[in-house]
Amino acid sequence: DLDVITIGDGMVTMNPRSKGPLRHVNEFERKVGGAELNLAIGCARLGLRTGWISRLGNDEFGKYVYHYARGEGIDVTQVELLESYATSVNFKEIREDGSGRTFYYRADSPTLTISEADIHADYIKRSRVLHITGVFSAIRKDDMSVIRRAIRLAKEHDVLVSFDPNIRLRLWSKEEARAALTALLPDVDILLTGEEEAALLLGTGDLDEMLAEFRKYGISRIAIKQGERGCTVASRQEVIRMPAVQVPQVVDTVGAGDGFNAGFLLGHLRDWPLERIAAFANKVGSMVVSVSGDNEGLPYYEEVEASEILER
Ligand code: KDG
Repeated sequence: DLDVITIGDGMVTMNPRSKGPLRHVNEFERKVGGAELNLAIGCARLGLRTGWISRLGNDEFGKYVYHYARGEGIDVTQVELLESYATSVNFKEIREDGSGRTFYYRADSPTLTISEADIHADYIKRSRVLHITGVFSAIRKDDMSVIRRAIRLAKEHDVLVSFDPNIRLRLWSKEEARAALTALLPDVDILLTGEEEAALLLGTGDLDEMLAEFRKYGISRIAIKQGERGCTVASRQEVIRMPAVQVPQVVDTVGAGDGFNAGFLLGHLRDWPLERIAAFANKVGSMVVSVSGDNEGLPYYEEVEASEILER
């Protein structure tokens, strides 16, 4: 009775009130972030029944993030608040063009306490999609058993495995990321990757080669996110290049990929044609970059529907 389940760290994000190098920023706005949580929020707002497996500190920030997720209608029965752990924090730096850098305080993420026994078959099999990311993989790089168990359970119960490499080079090296994440690819059904990340994983920047390589892994749905150039999506038979939606002003690009993913999963679960999925996912991503914060801009389904893109 769930559509999408994801596993990962949730955190407080400190958004700077002014642009430019963080050392000169004096004021921050406390918000919420985490790639998997953003995806969960995106899915929930689009109307998907969404679950999040996580751990937070039983501190002020943990309570805030927990209530925020619950307030979005996300199933938080698999989220625990732990004594003596600090909820992860992320400080963002935003440059004049809206691009950003992040400074993490998450080396002891409470999600490191999740063990294989915490991943319940009953929970995974309730869902239609399990979404895994490279952020959680990086946090768990010394012990990927939890991720492998979740994937194994998904496979056993015909739950689709969706995957975003979300490569964060502040969390691990390119070599570590490539080795750990390519090992997951044979089990992936839906791949939602940035173009640069795909290049890093495969060692080629050529789009056709990327698609061919990913198809060799048996991945049946591939989306390569290309930022202001839109996306390229592929099934086993089709390849569609979809230009981006023009945005009057890019305010904050963080979270756009998570929004794209949520849009893609909605379309896929509704059996839409690939072209419509690509247009919809692009639109969701474009709505995120127009608003400050990692997930505030994630739209409700009606908002996406109301915008003109679907009339193309
Ligand atoms: O995808 C958005 C995330 O990057 C942001 O919310 C923080 O999870 C995060 C990360 O590790 O970058």
